[in-house]
Amino acid sequence: MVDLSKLISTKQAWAKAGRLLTGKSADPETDRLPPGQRLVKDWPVLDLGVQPEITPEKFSLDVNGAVERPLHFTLAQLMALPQEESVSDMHCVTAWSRYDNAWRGVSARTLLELAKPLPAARHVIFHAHDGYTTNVRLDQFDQPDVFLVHQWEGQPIDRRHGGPVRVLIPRLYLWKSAKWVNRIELASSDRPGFWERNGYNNNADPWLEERYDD
Ligand SMILES: Nc1nc2c(c(=O)[nH]1)N[C@H]1C(S)=C(S)[C@@H](COP(=O)(O)O)O[C@H]1N2
Ligand SMILES: [Mo]
Repeated sequence: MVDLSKLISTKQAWAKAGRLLTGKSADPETDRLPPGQRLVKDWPVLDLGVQPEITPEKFSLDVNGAVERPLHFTLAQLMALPQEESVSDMHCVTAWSRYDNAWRGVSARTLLELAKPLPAARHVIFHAHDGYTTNVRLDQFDQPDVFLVHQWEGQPIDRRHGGPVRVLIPRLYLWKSAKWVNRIELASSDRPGFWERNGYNNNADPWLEERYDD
């Protein structure tokens, strides 16, 4: 078990010290690797230390809040939606990046077309089975490379990485990509999630080195 208060105070100390900050920003169009990152070949596991076992029977996903049509899915219902493949890089605030990950899942845009956000909807708050939350703006979620993924490199996403279904927002630091997601809430106002309340940046753009809250 992870000592959660120790984990939080470590991250807050990093934030205070500006750990890993290079002071440079970069352009994602020309610099594939964001500043301060290094490439890895494996896929590290990072979370709060509880890795819930979400069997297909236990799986449930709601898309609700500021939407015209609240949605509820069983795993079979989610799998019956249009499935797409995507290849993208991922970037973790702990300074590893991994290129060319092959994903399969349901695109954020497919979900948004079904749920129909109300005009007032501006933010998205993700809730997960382990109690984790994280938040992005709706325009950050409404991107062609954002998915609910259930396969990585042709295999089901394993439990440690948030299987059976996790969020993937590849152009933000990976803490914005909730594992074991069970609710996607659209909201008119922002609500910082777990790490956003504990020293991490609300926006989380790796090319702007938005690691910590200023
Ligand atoms: N549900 C949930 N999602 C989560 C987390 C978590 O603790 N719980 N940790 C976040 C953090 S801090 C990171 S860096 C990534 C790590 O994803 P990975 O373990 O698949 O590499 O998941 C994010 N999503
Ligand atoms: Mo993280």
